[in-house]
Amino acid sequence: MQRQGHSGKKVTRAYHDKHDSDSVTHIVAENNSGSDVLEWLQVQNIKASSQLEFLDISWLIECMGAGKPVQTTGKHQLVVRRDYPPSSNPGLQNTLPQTAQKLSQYACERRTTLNNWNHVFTEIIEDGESSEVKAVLNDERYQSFKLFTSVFGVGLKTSEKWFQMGFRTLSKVRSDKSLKFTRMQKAGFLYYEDLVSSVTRAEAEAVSMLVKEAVRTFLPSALVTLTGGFRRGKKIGHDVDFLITSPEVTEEKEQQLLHQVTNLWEKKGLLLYCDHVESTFEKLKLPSRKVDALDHFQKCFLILKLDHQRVNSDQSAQQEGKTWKAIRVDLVMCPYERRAFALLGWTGSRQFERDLRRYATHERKMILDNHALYDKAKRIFLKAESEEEIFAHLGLDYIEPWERNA
Ligand code: DCT
Ligand code: MG
Repeated sequence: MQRQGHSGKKVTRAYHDKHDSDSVTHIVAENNSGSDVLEWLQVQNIKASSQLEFLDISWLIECMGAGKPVQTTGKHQLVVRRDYPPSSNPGLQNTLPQTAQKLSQYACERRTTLNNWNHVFTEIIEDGESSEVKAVLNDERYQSFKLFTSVFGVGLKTSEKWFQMGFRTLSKVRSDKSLKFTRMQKAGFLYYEDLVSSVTRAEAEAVSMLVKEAVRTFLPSALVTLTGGFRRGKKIGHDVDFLITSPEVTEEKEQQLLHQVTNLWEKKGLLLYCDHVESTFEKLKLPSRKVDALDHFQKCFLILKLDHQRVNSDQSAQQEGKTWKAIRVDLVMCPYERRAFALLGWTGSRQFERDLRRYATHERKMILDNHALYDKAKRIFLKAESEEEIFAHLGLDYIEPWERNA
């Protein structure tokens, strides 16, 4: 806002290009109060929706540092003077937000589709409007971490180690004889190019066919559901996630299924990497209080060899001479009566899930995780056959999967 000649104009353009100014959710300003921002919107003749959050640039910087949007808190919110708007503009009162906090702090009380206008901020960044953001993006450590963690099997700990050892490029890491790599990291390097190029929806559909075919060979009654970002309507993803369940199946048969499926793919030469995690699920265990807790279902993390011929797409992502692409796939198997909780948990987004759990804990005195919902006051587990029932137990309006892109 201070540099109205630049960022100010861009925000205006975003509003004017798309008449639907309601879909703008955040405005970021530097060295300005909320009242300044409102005044500027008024001068530009822009109606501010009640959903709009006015935030300080420090929020955007934290987001860039974290590599994802971080929760907004009071320290980020710009203050709008109580006496605003000035009495000379009474007509303005109806169109302006009462306070910056009107937007719920919980993503599960908001409908976040993929249609957002945050790219305005990226413009800002590309034009060098904020030197602080630029500094974070150019930071050597940040760049190295981003690069190293792009390898399947490399987390923050390994990245830190490699950075401290002086590595800055993947080719140097890869060719270093003194480093020991895990089986996962070896696969990560071997299929690096394929794995960093996003999975398209057409590829996800093709994988879905592959999974359904294989699962039904062994368990015809099984239900296979595409979860994760693709269920939320995303056009691309870093992997393809599935939830598998079946009514009337013995525990033994349930336990065997994922192994049978991966053995079949192994025989067909489609299995490039496979890591099975056995179930540690216990029926009477209370849900976890941690917002980021891992679940206890049986699952496998895979890299599959997807034949280009199976992909129904106009775009030929084919590299010369290569007839297939390595794709990351997660399969999760859950007991039939837990399917609604597992589906809700595995649909994401991660931010949405975190807020849902925080909401359950702080607003409802309940505990929610990927397996169950527990009412602490009544000391009972609340059953659910569908996601709608879980939202109803929590006293929340139902949020569709494509509105969970927080
Ligand atoms: N999830 C979970 N427990 C895990 C891993 C993931 O509950 N151990 C949930 C959180 C989001 C969802 O499953 C899917 O996870 P990702 O595949 O990591 O995210 P995504 O939203 O599908 O995004 P991407 O497009 O990057 O795959
Ligand atoms: Mg995913």
